[in-house]
Amino acid sequence: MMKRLLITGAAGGLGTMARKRLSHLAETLRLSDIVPMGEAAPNEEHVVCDLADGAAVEELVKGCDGIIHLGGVSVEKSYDLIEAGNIRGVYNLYEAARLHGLPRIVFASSNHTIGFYPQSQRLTADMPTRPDGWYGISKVYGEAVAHMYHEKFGQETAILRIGSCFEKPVDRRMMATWLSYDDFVSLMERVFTVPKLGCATIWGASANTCGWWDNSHIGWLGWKPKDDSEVYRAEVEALPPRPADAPDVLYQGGKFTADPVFRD
Ligand code: NAI
Ligand code: 15L
Repeated sequence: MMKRLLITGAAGGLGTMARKRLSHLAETLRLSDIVPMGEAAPNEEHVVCDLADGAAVEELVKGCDGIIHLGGVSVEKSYDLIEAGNIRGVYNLYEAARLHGLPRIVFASSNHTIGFYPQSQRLTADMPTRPDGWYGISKVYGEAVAHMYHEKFGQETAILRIGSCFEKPVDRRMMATWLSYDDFVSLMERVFTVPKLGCATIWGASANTCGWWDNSHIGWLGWKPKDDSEVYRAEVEALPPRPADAPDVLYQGGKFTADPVFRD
C-alpha cells in the first residue's frame, strides 16, 4: 500500500469516481484540482492549484509515492487553455516528480492521439500517432514527455490511452472505445502493484467484442478487463442511425476530427 497517492483533476468526471474507488491503494489520497473538490474525507488532503503554476505543482507532488494524473483540459479547446493545463501542466508535473523521488505516474492520455485512424483499422500501440486536434496533440506531447523522463531519469509511467471512460457506452462509437469504471479500477490496482512498469502504453478500453485496439503487448501487467460493451448493444442500436459519412462513423476519434481550431 502506498503512503500517499496524488490524484489530479479530482473534481472531474473520472477524478470523482477514482476518489471513491481507489482509496484502498494508499493511506492518504491527496486530491487536487483548479476548482474546489467538496468536503474532504478523513483519509483525504485537498489542494486547489493550477497545474500551470510550477511552484504549486512542486509542492503538490512532494511526499507522494504515486500519481494518477487526470487534471487538465479534456476536450478540444483553444490552444491557450490547452497550453496552460496540458503542456505547461505536464512539464510542471514531470519536473516535480523528478525532483521528488520519481513517484510512479499514470498519465491520462487519450484516443485522440490516434483519432484520425479510420474505424476499419485495428491498432497496436507502436503505430504512428494521428492526433485529431490540439487536445490530441497535447496528449501526444505528454506521451513524449513520459518517454523522455523514462529514458533519461528512469521515471515510470503508465501511458493510458483512454477510449471513453463513462458509466456506459451511449453511442455506436463508444461500443468500441468504452472503458468501464470497474476495469479502470482494476487497471490502477495492477499499475501500482506490478514490480516493474517501465513506460508502457496501454489502451484504456474494456474487453469490448467490437474493440479496435490491441493490448497483447502488456500481458506482463496482468490486467484482465472484464466488461464488454455488447451488454448495451440493444440500447445503442435503438438510437437513430447515423449518416455513413459522419465523423463519428468514419474515424476512431469521432466528432473531435471535425472540431475547428478554437481561437478563444
Ligand atoms: P474532466 O474535464 O471531467 O476533468 C478534468 C479536471 O481537470 C477538471 O476537474 C478540471 O477542473 C481540471 N483542470 C483543468 N485544467 C486545469 C488546470 N490548469 N489546473 C488544474 N486542474 C485543471 O475530464 P475527465 O473525463 O475526468 O478526464 C480525466 C482525464 O482523462 C483528462 O486528462 C482527460 O483528457 C483524460 N481522458 C478522459 C477520457 C474519458 O473518457 N473520460 C478519455 C480520454 C482521456
Ligand atoms: C476524451 O479524450 C475526452 O476526455 C472524453 O471526454 C471523451 O470525449 C473521450 O475522449 C471520447 O473520445 O469518447
